Amino acid sequence: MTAGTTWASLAVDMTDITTTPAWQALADHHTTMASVHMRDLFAGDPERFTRFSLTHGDLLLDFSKNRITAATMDRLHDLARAIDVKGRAERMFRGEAINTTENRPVLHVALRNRSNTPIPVGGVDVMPAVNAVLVRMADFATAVHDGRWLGYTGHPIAHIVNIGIGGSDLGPQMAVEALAHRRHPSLDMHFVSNVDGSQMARTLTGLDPARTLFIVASKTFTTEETMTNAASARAWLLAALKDDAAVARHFVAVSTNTRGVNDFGIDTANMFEFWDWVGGRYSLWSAIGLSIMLAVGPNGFFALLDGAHDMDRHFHDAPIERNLPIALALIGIWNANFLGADSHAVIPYDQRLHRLPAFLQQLDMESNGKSVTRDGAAVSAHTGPIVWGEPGTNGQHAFFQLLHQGTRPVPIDFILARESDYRLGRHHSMLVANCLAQSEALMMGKTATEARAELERDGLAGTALERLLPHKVFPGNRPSNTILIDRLDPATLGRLIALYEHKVFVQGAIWGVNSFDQWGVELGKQLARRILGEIEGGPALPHDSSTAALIARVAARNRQR
Ligand code: G6Q
Repeated sequence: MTAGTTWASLAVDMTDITTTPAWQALADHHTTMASVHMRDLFAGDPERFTRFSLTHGDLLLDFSKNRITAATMDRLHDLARAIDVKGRAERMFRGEAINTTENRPVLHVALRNRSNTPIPVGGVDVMPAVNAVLVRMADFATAVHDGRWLGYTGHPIAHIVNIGIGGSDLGPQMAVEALAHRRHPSLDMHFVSNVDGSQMARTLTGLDPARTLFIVASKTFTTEETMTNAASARAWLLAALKDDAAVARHFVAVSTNTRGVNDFGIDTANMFEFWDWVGGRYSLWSAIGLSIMLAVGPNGFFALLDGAHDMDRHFHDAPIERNLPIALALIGIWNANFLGADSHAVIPYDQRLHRLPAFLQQLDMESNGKSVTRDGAAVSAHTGPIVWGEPGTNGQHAFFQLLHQGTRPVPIDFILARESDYRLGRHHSMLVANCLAQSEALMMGKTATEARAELERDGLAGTALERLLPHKVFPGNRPSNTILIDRLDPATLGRLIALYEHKVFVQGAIWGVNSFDQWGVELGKQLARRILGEIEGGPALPHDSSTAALIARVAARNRQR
């Protein structure tokens, strides 16, 4: 038992959620909802949108286009109460070691705790350290912007290359892209994550070493991809600037591992610290967000934190029935566990959010892609769904066919800004119209009667009509949420990301899993280390016949080169 864990909370931990009366009530309720069509629900209730939408600030969550009734929501709220969702959130906010397999608190909320209320970890308030790093980051970003931070040969910095992977890449990259319209005019931003040398090689092509700053972003500072990329970047820099002393002007590190940073050759004066209670996929709010701050300036970054803090307060304070992250989580549980959806699409109608699906994929799938509960028992219900997506309208011309007429139900989150930051003819009206049309079409569908009338209007009749008719029918009744914001600014982006973080927290709490570890990524890493030697000419090791043959073929063809 970790500090602060009570026997009562442990008892809740050990309850199989599917055996609770709240879950059973939902299972029973599902039978009455199985044949309900949302068309009829909308037709029967003019207040449906009002009943099933929530707002917080400029953010509106419309979940009315789901196969739910007031009775469904009542039962879902009971489920949230049954797992004491508020108590669990409180334990996170208080800094209890809720990441039990790593015995750590989970305190990304402290990184954006703009009200600065003390949050003790091991008896020490973390806020002074959090604020001190923010001040150092802001000083550094301002110096780069002002041209006070110069490269080794006296040139101002023009190119920023963030080297990191997973949580040290996806969040910052997503946010930098999302806020592209706010980017500092004298900097271009690059992200290198893959150990595939093509990414580093292509990124460096065209960059001027004398004006390039690398941020090596790694919580552990041992991640092989990042260390390999950082070493190649250093070699590229030194090949041009020809003095080891140049590293200090062109490399900064973001890490929890001072010794690792030092060993790599980065002056620890150029290191921005964070802490083991920040999970990788929850780290964009920490110094891992340095690239974001460089891109949008300290005030932009602080606004991002303000927005996230605002959502934290909402999640903490708002009652279960009026709580956006809880609503989003419960709708997801209903769709996945009771209506049988096994994937979840995130479709931002905003090209700047093109990395949001990838970011949320990690957030959700790494957090809740688990098969055992916190106490190690096998789960008895499906946990995290497969999360995927692409921006609209592009997706409409690619995979939306399956969403409308395929056999698998895919719940969707549509994300849309009412206003554009780019005034370009009718583009934005068209974007908005398409987004709203898709959720309407998915919900309403088109009946055979309607399709027949349309075909007749087009002059078709007889066999030709009958042959085409089944292809023209849309079943509808396909669930979606719409998240509507006013504009994509830093604060709203902060609110949006925090909304999803807390959604994932609530779902993990319901499924009873630890949303904050990721042991599932280890096995592949171990085996890769073993195979690397063989690929590079070392002795063959025992493998299954498939892996052995693949290694042998690579090695043999390498020898022929
Ligand atoms: C995220 C994961 C993982 C991590 C990367 C990079 O929650 O822990 O994606 O962020 O493996 O790790 P480092 O930052 O330690 O290099």
